[in-house]
Amino acid sequence: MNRKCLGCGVLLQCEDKDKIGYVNSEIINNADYCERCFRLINYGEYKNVETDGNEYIEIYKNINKTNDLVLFLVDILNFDSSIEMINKYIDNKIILVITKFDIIPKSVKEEKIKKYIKSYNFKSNIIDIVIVSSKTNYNMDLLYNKINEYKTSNKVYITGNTNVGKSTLINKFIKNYSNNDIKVTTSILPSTTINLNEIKINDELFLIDTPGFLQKDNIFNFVSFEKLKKIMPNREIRPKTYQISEGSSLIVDDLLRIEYVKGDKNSFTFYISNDIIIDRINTMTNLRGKDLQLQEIDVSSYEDVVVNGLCFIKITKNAKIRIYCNKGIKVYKRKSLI
Ligand SMILES: Nc1nc2c(ncn2[C@@H]2O[C@H](COP(=O)(O)OP(=O)(O)OP(=O)(O)O)[C@@H](O)[C@H]2O)c(=O)[nH]1
Ligand SMILES: [Mg+2]
Repeated sequence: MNRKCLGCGVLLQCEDKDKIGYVNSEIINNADYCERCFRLINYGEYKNVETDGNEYIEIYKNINKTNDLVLFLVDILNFDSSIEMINKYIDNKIILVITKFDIIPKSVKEEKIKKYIKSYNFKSNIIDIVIVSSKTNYNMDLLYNKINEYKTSNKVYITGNTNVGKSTLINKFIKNYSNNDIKVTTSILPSTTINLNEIKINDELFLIDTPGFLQKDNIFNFVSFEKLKKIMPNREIRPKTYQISEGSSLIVDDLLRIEYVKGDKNSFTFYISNDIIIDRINTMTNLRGKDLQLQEIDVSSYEDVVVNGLCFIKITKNAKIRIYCNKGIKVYKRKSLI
């Protein structure tokens, strides 16, 4: 028997309850979903999947052998390192899709983000950029039309890092443009999709869902399920601005601590989930701990500081800051987005 789970693409099996693809032997001949997807979809229960996060390398190699169109999805809050992936792994023609536009403040215009992204050093295989929101259906028709314009066969691969919204986009396409009523599995946790999963939209279009690349330096890997729910913005971000002076600190939940070491009176604006609480204190401390990383950064007035998977911070004037967070999370500077 070679049936696949409609939700995550894994082969169904009834031999080992602890392995992926398990379903009870009594229902295996009729089951559409593995037990893990069934429980995730119906009860919101998540079962962690052991993955080394490298499945995508083989998958990308195989995609490269085809001439098919690829959609590469990047999360609007976290696109810098995603874009490096394209240059490294994909040779096919690509539509770059920026997801979750609904979480960015409405004052930030689409054109501004596109212009910013175009300033990266791309390979020339990116033939178009589309900014979408699967949640609000924003630009779905535009994307659908572009796919039909650029596709080279009836297969289109949906790729990108884990959690960028690949499966959610496919569900939106099923709803908008197909007669199917199936759903692929989505969740706020990484590595939800675990194998290639081909979904028929119509006779001319099959979308192939893929497991995402797991970023090891993303904050997702360091927090509990409950905390992750708070970190992932699910509605429009209201930026939080703090006026602070040298010698004060901002404490971001139990996730991050920023100390303002040197500079004029300054304003720090956080683009972060509305559910994360930030406190201001008038002192600095010298924290130590084996799981803690400390980074001292000189930020210019035209740069953001990004904490991978959590937020970006715009600082109005030049500043020397110290950032404490869990060891392993990537913290870096980039040209200001907003
Ligand atoms: N606000 C918002 N959230 C979204 C959008 N699209 C996806 N999400 C959320 O992002 C999370 C991840 O979505 P998935 O579709 O499972 O992501 P994926 O890329 O398929 O992830 P893997 O299968 O793990 O590689 C879920 O919590 C979704 O609800 C969107 O347009 N807006
Ligand atoms: Mg998925």
